[in-house]
Amino acid sequence: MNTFKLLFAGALLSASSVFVSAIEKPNIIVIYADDVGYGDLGCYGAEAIDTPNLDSLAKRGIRFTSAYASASTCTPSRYSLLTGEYAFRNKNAKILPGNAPLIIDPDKPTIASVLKENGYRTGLVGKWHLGLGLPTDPVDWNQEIEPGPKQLGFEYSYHMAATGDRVPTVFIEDGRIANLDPKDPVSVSYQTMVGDEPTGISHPHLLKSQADEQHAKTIVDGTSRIGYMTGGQSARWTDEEMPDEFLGKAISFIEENKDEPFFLYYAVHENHVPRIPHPRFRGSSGLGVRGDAVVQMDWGIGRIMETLQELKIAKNTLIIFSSDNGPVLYDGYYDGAVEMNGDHKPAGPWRGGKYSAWEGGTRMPFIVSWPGTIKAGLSDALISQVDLIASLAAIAGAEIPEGKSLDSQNLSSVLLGKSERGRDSLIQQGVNMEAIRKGNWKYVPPGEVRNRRGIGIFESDKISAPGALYYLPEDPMELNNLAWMYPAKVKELRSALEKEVGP
Ligand code: NG6
Ligand code: CA
Repeated sequence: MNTFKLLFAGALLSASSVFVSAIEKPNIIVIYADDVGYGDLGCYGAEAIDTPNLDSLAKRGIRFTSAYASASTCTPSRYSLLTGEYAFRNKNAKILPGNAPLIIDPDKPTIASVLKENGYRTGLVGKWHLGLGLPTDPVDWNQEIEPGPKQLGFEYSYHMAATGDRVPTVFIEDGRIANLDPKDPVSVSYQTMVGDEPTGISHPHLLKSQADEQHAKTIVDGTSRIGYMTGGQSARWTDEEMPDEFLGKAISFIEENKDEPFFLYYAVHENHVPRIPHPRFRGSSGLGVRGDAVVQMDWGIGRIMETLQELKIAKNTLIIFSSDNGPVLYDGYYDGAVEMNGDHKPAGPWRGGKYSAWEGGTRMPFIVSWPGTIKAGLSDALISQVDLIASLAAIAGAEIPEGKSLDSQNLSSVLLGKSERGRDSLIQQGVNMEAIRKGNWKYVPPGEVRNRRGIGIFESDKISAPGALYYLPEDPMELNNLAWMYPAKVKELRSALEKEVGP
């Protein structure tokens, strides 16, 4: 059992607004979903997708209704979550190719490094998508791959390089491609063809589902990807086995570290394209593969919860579940998600989804559970994933180095259900613009809000000067622009936004 005690109540007080004289350091599991929208879970109103495990997590914990990813795509959201810095401050924090260099400077604290310094065992399982290696020196996939998760504080890691739809389609364990045969080296390129393997363009008849041109490069396991690769046959993943593979590694990490305080960043990938659920989940939702993938994710989370019970550490484990960006139906593969969606509202009541600065892009499901410590409830407090590092550090009694993670606010008392007072405001980063929410108001500056719609279409909602102002409690769909009526509010929000992102 965890026996570390925080004896220095004074140190804790300075790091946290929660007064506890001596508490045990909880294990911390952040389960980070991929492209799962606000409306995709039963506890957030989904009817066509059964998520009994997340529903029960929400029932015993706190379900947040105003929690946000910092951005509406993966890389910037993950950057912010791990570092406590808004991603718009780093121009490299954009959706990355699978061979991009690491975009987090190892001098920056991450949740993993801060907790590790404080006696935690730290692990990453699942999606990475923050780059690997140095900008000056392209990664040699057949050697130790660094810098990467290890240099950012993860003592154990088992992850993909980028996304399921990007090469290389291999798992990397502790800095090395797992199951790689040195006689069959991996080589990757996003510019030119490497090797002579079939592509989606040359061999479309080999594909499980057709894809757009961007996703029509090297075919691995019957699915064409973004980018070319060759080699590494013995190391390549099978899409439908991937969730079980990650789940197994996550469970092993928990089992091996059950006697320590541990931090596990479990970045599940089920709902991102290509959506290829295990056959035992096919048809489990009635919404086709997209819904089935969410059901599979929920099932895996149930197994994690069961493992904690079996190991008798559930009461000492804080679980946070959220998602990296809003939902998308069609995202490059013709997998039937659009046609089978029916009446389901993947973004719940909000407008837009993945890629967009509308609420649906960043307003996320967010559930916190710590049985015995957190009372069950519902919270409307405004919170961003960028706040996790400061909040978790406070809960664990850890210190963030002076002058670092400056966008992260310590909202530990909000996470623990002791306060409803969240942030005053937060920035929502879309693909080509940032918006701001302040109190109940949302301001979208002049420009174009990008958004996926239907199959193959990107729409741009044009916002003209002086920008658009919405009152969210009465207008969740952001349809009623009140800028003309409240010029002072526009000015206030605009200057708050410009203070952070520039004019
Ligand atoms: C986009 C891809 C999309 C997805 C996304 C990353 C195209 C046309 N679309 O560029 O399929 O891979 O990147 O998703 O290439 S994320 O959740 O990791 O941000
Ligand atoms: Ca994502």
